[in-house]
Amino acid sequence: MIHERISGMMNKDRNETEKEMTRDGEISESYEQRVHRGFGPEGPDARNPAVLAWLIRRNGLEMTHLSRGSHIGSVLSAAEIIAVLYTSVLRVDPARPDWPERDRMILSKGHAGSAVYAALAETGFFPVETLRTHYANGSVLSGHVSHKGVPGVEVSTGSLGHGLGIGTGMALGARMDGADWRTYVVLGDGECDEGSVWEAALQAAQFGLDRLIAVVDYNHMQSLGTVEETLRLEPFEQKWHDFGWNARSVDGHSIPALQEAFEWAKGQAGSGKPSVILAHTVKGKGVSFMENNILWHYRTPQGEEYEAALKELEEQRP
Ligand SMILES: Cc1ncc(C[n+]2csc(CCOP(=O)(O)OP(=O)(O)O)c2C)c(N)n1
Repeated sequence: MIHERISGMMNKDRNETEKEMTRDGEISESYEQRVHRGFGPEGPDARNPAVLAWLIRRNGLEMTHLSRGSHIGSVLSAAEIIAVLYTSVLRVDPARPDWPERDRMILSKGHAGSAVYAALAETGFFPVETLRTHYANGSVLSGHVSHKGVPGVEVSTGSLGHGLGIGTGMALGARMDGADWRTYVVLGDGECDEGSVWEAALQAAQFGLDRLIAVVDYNHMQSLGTVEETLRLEPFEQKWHDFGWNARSVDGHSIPALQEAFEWAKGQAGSGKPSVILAHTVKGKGVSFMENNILWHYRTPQGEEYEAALKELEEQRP
């Protein structure tokens, strides 16, 4: 009974959202046409990291708008990290999402799931049109990232603090099997306030898992305040060194810097230590009024705010 009532409410929201989409006479436009508008008949080249980063932002805004969802600031923050992973780093094949030799990628900050959903759709794991169902009743694309029915997602996350432990287990399993694939884990900095992250960090170092690579989206913000005022992490890089990891810091919005840092981390295989990249980012990056504004952790982009964000992103269209 309660489920039926909630489901009715959700459908009502969705219907209202769809109606809203028609306000500019855009009813005939598919989700894909709307996001890919202006790219020409060949479509955008999502193998280009700058293009994919933009597509993550654009899809993230659209998905969050349509679903009346949250976490757009977290998606915008991680756009280059996720784009570089899926274009330049991960050994994955969209035609064979279960390929045993694939690298494993875990989005531990699972609330930014729309960034990974967008990257997977745009690189061919599933149709881009599916993204419009994000957060809707019956969709496989749940609000926090889920592996159930979604090709390319290794594990469901969203309860913070678990991704690094899971990644440690996967990396240990790979080594026991004599496999050469790597495990990548994307963490939030606020997430690193969780004790379980440090338990996993100790364990990965103890096992010498040098094919495990973590990257922290270091935007200095969490859901309701800054990391510094909530539970500070500095000296953050030093802490990782002290926990037995290779660690370095980079500009998390610079594609060449990220590519170089991932190459460095891959090159640590044989060092006997796991590696972490602290990627310095700005929460809300790409939409001026969302940047460093804690409101946009939970706030949903609608009305004039959605239009203004859309305008800014459209001006950045590659
Ligand atoms: C175990 C747990 N506690 C609390 C939350 C609620 N929550 C969702 S996102 C978030 C803040 C995350 O901040 P950060 O890791 O810095 O990621 P960002 O969104 O800034 O990229 C919190 C506390 C959660 N998802 N899981």
